[in-house]
Amino acid sequence: MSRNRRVLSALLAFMVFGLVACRRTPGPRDPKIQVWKEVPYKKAKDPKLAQQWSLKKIQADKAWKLHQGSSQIVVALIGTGVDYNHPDLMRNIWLNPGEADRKKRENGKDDDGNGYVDDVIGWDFVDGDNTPYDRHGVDTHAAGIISAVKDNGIGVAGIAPRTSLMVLRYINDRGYGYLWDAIEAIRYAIRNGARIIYFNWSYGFAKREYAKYLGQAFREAEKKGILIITGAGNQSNNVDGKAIYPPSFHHENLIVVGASTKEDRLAGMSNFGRRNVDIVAPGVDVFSTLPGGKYGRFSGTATAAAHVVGAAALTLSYRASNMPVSKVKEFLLGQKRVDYIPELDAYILSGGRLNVYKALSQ
Ligand SMILES: [Ca+2]
Ligand SMILES: [Ca+2]
Ligand SMILES: [Ca+2]
Repeated sequence: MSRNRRVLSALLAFMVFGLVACRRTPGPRDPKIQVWKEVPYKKAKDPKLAQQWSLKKIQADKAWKLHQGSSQIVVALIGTGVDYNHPDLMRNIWLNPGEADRKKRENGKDDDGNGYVDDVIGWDFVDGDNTPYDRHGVDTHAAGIISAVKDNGIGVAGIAPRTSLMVLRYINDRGYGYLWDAIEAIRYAIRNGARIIYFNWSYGFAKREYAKYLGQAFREAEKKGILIITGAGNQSNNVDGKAIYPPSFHHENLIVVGASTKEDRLAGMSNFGRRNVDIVAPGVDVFSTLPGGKYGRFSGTATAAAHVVGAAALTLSYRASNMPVSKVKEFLLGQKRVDYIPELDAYILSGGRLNVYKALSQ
């Protein structure tokens, strides 16, 4: 790239960042965080478990006989925010140890000195406050797939149902987010103890000129051994041919996930690519939690990626939480671990669909 073009792209990036500052307008008031409240809890089966076909498909029921996860594993959801008061999620929302204490959580001070005031459960980079509530839906849905509370007598169960969920919002209710906010969210996750990043992105900023900046943040996570899992995108494209980011990055710590159907076919909307898309997971009509304490179905590669996040969290806490990312990838993507689907071989690197039981047992 010539010097002029470098200057130009730096300027462009600056303008985008600048826009962020101007565009911040107070949104609707988000609900007060209730995570620390005593939640009545009775041990009983999850009544909607039978509707979670996708968990059965990846043999989560068999995996749970071996292990059900640990709150020590922190997953950062970087995307649309989460309904942190959802009765089937709230017990698993991450609590920042430096801010969650009763005396510290609403005192208007940055008690842990991490640069964010009263960041009890994460941060809202869209509104610039501590209530990253979900007005879109996709990350609340993903949160349930990863870590909805199991055996609490309500709703559904997550794949790794004791995992802690850190909530970082940079995508607004219309599905748009700014690159700079995404980068800040990644840095927050790195500095505040996330082991896995579930990264949601919108098509708009996935262009080459922005990729460099996002790539730098991914590299910082890579250096710390933090896994990043993301959807391949929903444009039905071959991402080997037409590069988009993050799917076309080649960081060692990145897993890119395509969506599969109930019948184990590649979903029509799913991007693919033998070099860039690692694995498929269920991503059509998947049943999980939705904002407002509700439940419902979602489709897309972000939904598929949430299954791999749950499987990664369960694998880490079952086998060894400090194992290198290359090892985690081997357990999730290895030939013996995926359910091999011959017709996927030309489209997906591992040639298969996620199986969490095999990730734990093989
Ligand atoms: Ca703080
Ligand atoms: Ca505080
Ligand atoms: Ca439940």
